Amino acid sequence: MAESKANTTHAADKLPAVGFTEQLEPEALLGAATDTLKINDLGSWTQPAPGLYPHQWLWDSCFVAIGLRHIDIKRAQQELRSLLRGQWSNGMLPHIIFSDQGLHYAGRDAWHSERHKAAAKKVKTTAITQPPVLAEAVVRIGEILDTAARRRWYKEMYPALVAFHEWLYKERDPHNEGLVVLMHPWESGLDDTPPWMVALRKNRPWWGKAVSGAKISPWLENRFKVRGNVPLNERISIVDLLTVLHNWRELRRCGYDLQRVLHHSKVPLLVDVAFNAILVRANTHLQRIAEELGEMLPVDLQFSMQRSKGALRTLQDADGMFFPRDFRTRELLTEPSIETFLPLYSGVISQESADKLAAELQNPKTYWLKHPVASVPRTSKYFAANRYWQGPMWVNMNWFIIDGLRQYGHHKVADELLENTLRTVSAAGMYEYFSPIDGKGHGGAPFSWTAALVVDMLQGLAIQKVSRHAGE
Ligand code: 9WN
Repeated sequence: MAESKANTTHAADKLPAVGFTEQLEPEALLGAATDTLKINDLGSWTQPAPGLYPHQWLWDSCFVAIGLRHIDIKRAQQELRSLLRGQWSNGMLPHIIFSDQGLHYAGRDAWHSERHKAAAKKVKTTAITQPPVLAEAVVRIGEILDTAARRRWYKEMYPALVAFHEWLYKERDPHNEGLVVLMHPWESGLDDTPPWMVALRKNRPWWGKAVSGAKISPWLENRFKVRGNVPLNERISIVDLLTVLHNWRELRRCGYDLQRVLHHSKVPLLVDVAFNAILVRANTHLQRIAEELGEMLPVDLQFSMQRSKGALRTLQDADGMFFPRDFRTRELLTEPSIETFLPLYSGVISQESADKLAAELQNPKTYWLKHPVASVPRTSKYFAANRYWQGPMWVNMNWFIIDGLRQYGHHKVADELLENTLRTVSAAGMYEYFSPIDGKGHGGAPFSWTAALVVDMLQGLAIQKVSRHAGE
């Protein structure tokens, strides 16, 4: 207990000053967000949060670039370029590029990536990926470059993007369904979201049960120190974490090869909603980039991209909600989570489906709590307001949902969510996630993607005000 208290103070000490008021003060907020990005800037890439996350994460850097483009476009471009250092020769973009400094429990040397012939040669990386937000970040930067500079930028990033999307389909869509399969919860980015935890617990090692009941558990909690300065009860439980690590070991045994995993391991394989929704949108961006460059995308990739648009709907239940699917059994994992709203962002679902999602989103008993959007509905047995991915509001999820709502004409709720998100961060500070009940910040701090997406949302707020004014 004493440790949690001390750690909370430590995290808060690092936070750049904000208004800390319920009132939205855009200038103070922008200042605090900009300071955060500076504090976490390690030269050519940005760490997600000091201490807790000292390496370069794939989707974090994409979010960082989306915000940074408004402050320093060259540095934003550099953020994405630095991600390409880690690209494997088969096209895979790894979820972490390790720095030489700092420790994280996804340990630098434990991956044995170098044993894989395609692994990056000059940097150490993990051997799994993360949601493909790169195309989005490339296009967002492109939006504010002049035509000639944009073409140069697209030309530079195009080969890496094509290789990444081709790898996703070739390696992770073995049945040519148009949906890719994930081998580990870290690939989803929503690490301990309930559907993944349900799936993982089915593959808990024999010693898992013993650890969960035994008194050594608190000892392990402290021994592992996997949660940086964050109170233990806000993170994944030690038993779940050990299960996650066990599954990672299994993947390593199979050389991270999907076919070998399929045949030689019981590791859960999930067709994830958020990942695939993000991929569908990324495909749209990639198509746009190719058109602007006058390039033809590889034919196989074009077919896969086309298939994906319709395939997303196979993750929908009879009530119109979306769920991940077990790749082996083909059953939906119907534990509800924020993932259900990501198909809005994909832009390929029907207006009717989008309207249903928008209605569920605004349900005050489930997702639309005082500080929406809760990452797990309050009615779920997994709901925990401060435990990461099991209840808190995350700024990146809100950013996707706002974008998706606008694509389907739900501007009023998008505006409301935008203002509510900014107000929550303004009051709490640049935290990793926020209680959807009282708005307090939790997790790593100061946290980069919160800051970067706040910068982007403040631009959105300004545009929204200008257009409202023009309409008056
Ligand atoms: C493992 C860095 C990352 C995010 C993920 C978030 C968390 C790591 C962890 O932090 O994951 O990859 O230690 O739990 O869940 O989305 O990219 O911010």
